Amino acid sequence: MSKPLKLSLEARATLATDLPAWRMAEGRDAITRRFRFRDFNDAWGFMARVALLAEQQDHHPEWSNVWNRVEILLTTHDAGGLSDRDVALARAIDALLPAEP
Ligand code: HBI
Repeated sequence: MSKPLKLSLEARATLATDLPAWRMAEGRDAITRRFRFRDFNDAWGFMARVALLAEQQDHHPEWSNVWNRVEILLTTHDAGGLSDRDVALARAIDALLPAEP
């Protein structure tokens, strides 16, 4: 697999609309999103599904979990910052969640 390139300026300009639930991380070329679930069981089930996505895409999150909360940060270590791999994984993660009512 070729070395990933940093996200283009054009692609960055559409991030806010493409991934409205994500925001730029403080002090890093990365995107981050916080999730809150009913309980730990639901949070863990979500993390298990994200882990499968990460393996399928060979692209892995930096993440933390405290009881029913999960925080995910996506950046591409091989590119030294945001790449299209982060956008793809963020989209796939968002698709795991129930549609907004
Ligand atoms: N995950 N976030 C992230 N960034 C990477 O550069 C990366 C990864 N998972 C696997 C991976 N790279 C492999 O392709 C090797 O480059 C380590």
